[in-house]
Amino acid sequence: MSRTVAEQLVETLAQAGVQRIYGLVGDSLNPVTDALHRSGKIEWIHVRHEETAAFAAGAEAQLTGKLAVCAGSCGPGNLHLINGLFDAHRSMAPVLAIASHIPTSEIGSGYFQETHPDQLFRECSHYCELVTNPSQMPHVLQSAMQHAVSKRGVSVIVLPGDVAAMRATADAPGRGIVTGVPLVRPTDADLARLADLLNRASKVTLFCGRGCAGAHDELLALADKLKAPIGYAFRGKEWVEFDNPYAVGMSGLLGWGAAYKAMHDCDALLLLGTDFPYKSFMPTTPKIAQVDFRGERLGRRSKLDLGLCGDVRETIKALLPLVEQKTNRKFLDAMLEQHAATQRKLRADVDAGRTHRPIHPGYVVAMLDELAGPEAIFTADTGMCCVWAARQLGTAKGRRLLGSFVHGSMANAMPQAIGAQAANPGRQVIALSGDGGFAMLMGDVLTLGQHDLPVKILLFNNHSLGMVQLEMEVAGMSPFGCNLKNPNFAALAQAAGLFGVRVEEPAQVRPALKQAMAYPGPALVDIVTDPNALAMPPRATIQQAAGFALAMTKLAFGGKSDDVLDTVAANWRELL
Ligand SMILES: Cc1ncc(C[n+]2csc(CCOP(=O)(O)OP(=O)(O)O)c2C)c(N)n1
Repeated sequence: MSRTVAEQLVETLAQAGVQRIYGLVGDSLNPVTDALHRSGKIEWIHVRHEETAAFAAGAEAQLTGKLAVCAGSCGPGNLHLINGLFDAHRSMAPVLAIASHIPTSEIGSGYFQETHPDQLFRECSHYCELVTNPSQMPHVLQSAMQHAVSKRGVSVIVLPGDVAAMRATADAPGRGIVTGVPLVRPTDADLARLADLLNRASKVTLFCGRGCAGAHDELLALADKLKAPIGYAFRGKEWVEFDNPYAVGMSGLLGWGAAYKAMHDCDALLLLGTDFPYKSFMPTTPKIAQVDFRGERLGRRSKLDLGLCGDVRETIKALLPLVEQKTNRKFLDAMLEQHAATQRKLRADVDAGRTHRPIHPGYVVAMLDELAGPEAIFTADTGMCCVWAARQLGTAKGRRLLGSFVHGSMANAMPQAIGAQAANPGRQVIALSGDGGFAMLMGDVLTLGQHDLPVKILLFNNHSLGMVQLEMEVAGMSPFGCNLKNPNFAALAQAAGLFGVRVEEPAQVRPALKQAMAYPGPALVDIVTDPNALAMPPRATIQQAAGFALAMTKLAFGGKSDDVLDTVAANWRELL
């Protein structure tokens, strides 16, 4: 008996190695989920909000490097995918979204739930096609999968329910997907130019991003030859920071350490696989060279004296023999000393956190860092969680750290943890969630129980949209619309069938984390943290410090002098 288009879709995805699809059922998607159910070859991860499905698929794809799939029903169902798909696409995660659609005969009639997904998803995908005829399906599916994997990002198949239920008329290609990635390295002439630039400079700094994945040994060899400090962007942290005697921390709004100074005080700055977005943190005086395997990214964030298109690892391997060994460590040692001083300050903050009330979130993450295993996968919500993760979480080799680091969406951490755990059943998966972010997609805490996913959620319950509160304060505004009237999240978690514990005292932090980590199922630790634990960027400008002072003055004149005292007490260290 011939197959339906939906059966052909499921069979082809299974052949391509897809193990699960995250999604939520709905009329037009029914032929697909029914085919999935009958085939038994692909697991259906039933989420409560489609945005979670897209974030989860994005996380799976980022962790495995393989194609991950999500699905939503027509109109509002697949529309809910969109924010997570933007995140996956911008994170270069190979994700295929199946957006089911209204009946073909109704397209253009203003039908119930009608949208135009083929237009809606165009901006967040490399490939987005509507299937109106069964004979299209094999090549559209093949192209969609191949685009997602080869171009690294999202593909969308818009599949009307009636077409999904039709008989397949063309054979699936059956050749699977080609996952090989070419090695790209610059020309010999370009490499010689880069070597010349580096050899002429007496103080070189390397600044590294996500493109340095898998290039740890080569980076260290280059830093050793150049006696160069290594700074990194947040996306580079997990690949660069561990076991690295040249590491000087991060730059940018989350930054700490000596990276900013190292980038500004050098003669030559080499940007490696980074698309670090904040121009205001980039220096203008040193010579700047950049290596990126995506040529279109060269020079878009800073001045560019030399741009090379190539994979970071391959480029460094080819560059190393051309680079002269430097022996003068003065610049490197000065930067390392400054970095060590920042680390001492962070450690002192952690020590102070042992007794600080309300609980300092940085202290919580420092405890987490001590207790989590070497293979732990962390996900961090957009907001202040990123600050504490950047500063206090050690990304030892083997650990992974995901966030919405390019798209910057709230509510990413728990959904990403769902995908991380589903794809890595044996690994410790820990979500660092903001109270604002968590509440946004809170319904999917139920997915943890439904699918028996033993994710641990650390909820930073500061009763505030803290990051935005900080933004307002540094701009001299008094914080408006930032306060959150929260429930007892631990009690909520318990009601949802999770292990839930609430922590209000610093002495309870460690035992509660241990308890949650030892618990065999999903757990939530609701930690009431200091809403005033703000953090200034590594290079707070005079205006920012002045803005902060102005905001404090406004609060004081608004009769909130207690708040002012709390905030200043919590932050005086940052301002010094
Ligand atoms: C979907 C979305 N809405 C709004 C924002 C703007 N925004 C960025 S961080 C933030 C506050 C996050 O608050 P919370 O999750 O409580 O974390 P906190 O910063 O307090 O740790 C907001 C509103 C965003 N990035 N994404």
